[in-house]
Amino acid sequence: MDYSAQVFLFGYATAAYQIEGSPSALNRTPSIWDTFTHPDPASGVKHTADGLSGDVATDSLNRWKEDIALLKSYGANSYRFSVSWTRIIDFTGEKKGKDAGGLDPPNEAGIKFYREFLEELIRNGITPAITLYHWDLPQALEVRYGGWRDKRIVEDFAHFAKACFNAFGDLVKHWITLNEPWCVAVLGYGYGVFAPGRSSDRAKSPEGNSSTEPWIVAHNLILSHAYAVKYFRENIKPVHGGEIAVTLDSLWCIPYDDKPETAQVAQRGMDARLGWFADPIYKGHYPASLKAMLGNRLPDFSAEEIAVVKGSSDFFGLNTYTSNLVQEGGTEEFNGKIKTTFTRPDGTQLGTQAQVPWLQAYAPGFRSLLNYLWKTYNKPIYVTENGFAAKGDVALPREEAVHDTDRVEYYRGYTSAILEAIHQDGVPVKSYFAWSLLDNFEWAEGYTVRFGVTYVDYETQKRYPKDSARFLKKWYEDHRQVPE
Ligand code: GBH
Repeated sequence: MDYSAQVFLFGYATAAYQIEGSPSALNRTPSIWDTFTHPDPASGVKHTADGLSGDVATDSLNRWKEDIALLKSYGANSYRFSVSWTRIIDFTGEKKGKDAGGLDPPNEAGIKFYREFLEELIRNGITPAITLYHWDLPQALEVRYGGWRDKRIVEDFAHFAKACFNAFGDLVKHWITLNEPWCVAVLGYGYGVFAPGRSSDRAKSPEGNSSTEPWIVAHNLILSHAYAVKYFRENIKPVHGGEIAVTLDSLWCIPYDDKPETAQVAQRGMDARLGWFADPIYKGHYPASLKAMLGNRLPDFSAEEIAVVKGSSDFFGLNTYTSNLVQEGGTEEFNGKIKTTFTRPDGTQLGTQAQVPWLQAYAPGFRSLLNYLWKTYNKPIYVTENGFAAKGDVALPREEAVHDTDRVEYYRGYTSAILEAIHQDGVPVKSYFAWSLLDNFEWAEGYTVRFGVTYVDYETQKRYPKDSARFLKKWYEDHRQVPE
């Protein structure tokens, strides 16, 4: 198959809660992130580093035309963004819907907003890619039955997905069901650092069970994705065309030393971080190493369910930021009990350290990961996120922060790796979305970490291009004939 015939998508990614602000505009009701970022003040609890929330963020619900103009000025031919579930579905009549035993109605005001947004993108020659779920579960569903912990979520997610497909299917040809289900399950229900903040650790959360809930939540996420895709393929694709997949996040696990057993440890790490979701979706079963580790804590799919799950992605949606050196000796089930480090046996570091502890720049790992995915899952790859937060830049004045050398070097390495994977290794990579268009609300880090190629002055909401935006614009101009 000649993948090169299709247009390579180059652009930026964002997520609704990280940029939109205006939490009650257009009839929107709270998501679990609104709840999580507004704990009872009397409790003294703070769930974000600076105590702030996405209430304002980059004010993109109001500044969306400016954001699109910025994308255009950066030479992007595509934009990946997520829609806010509670702007698409109307939960204001929560009680009514429940009593009727039915599903909640569409929120026409929100749908109208996103349609205008899509039309403006298309007018500017920017191909939209929509993420349905980037972590903002309706609080109403959390309250109603425990959200992702309950199987009823599968029907509600499919209902939300249908509303989007039907409202935007004529304009959108690239769909992503879920963003990084590993993070939803592990950070939300294992470590309790993301909404809804559940964990066995009673210092962090009054309730939760880290040894069971993440696996149940993940199972329901996979089913939700799969049934949404089933609807899309049966009802939307025949009329409007388009492609759909899940987006998984993965780091690349590099064996710490050359002992043969360490290579197996690295595989176990890949199974837990990625195979947990990728194996059911692309191969039709959970990884054997996961089953061996968890026994009956890992839920089973019925024959009917797995038939829907298997093959439920048209492409491989990949978010990747870093690599880890791994060896035996870890205790953490969510990583496959691998021990991870950035420090090589000789004491040197794998790469340049970012502001966040989990991220170092290591482009060769990106190339290896792309090869691994192509070999293992045999689907064209859409890189849906990749980016860097330069260490210390949050403390810099704007005039200095816009000269983001570490981020430029990161992108230089990672964009070269993508070209090597395509041209030297023959891996079909079909998009590159950098994370992120703007500095924005960085979840548990609040506004203390900046991932944007655009500096946002949060006092004035003014946007200032960083050097990295110029670098990527030029990279794409220089190479656009190549991927195409
Ligand atoms: C992306 O995930 C998100 O999709 C995006 O919304 C976010 O803004 C961006 O990252 C930057 O952070 O708790 O120490 O085990 C990136 C993948 C995987 C990175 C989980 C953080 C948690 C590390 N993420 N990881 S830890």
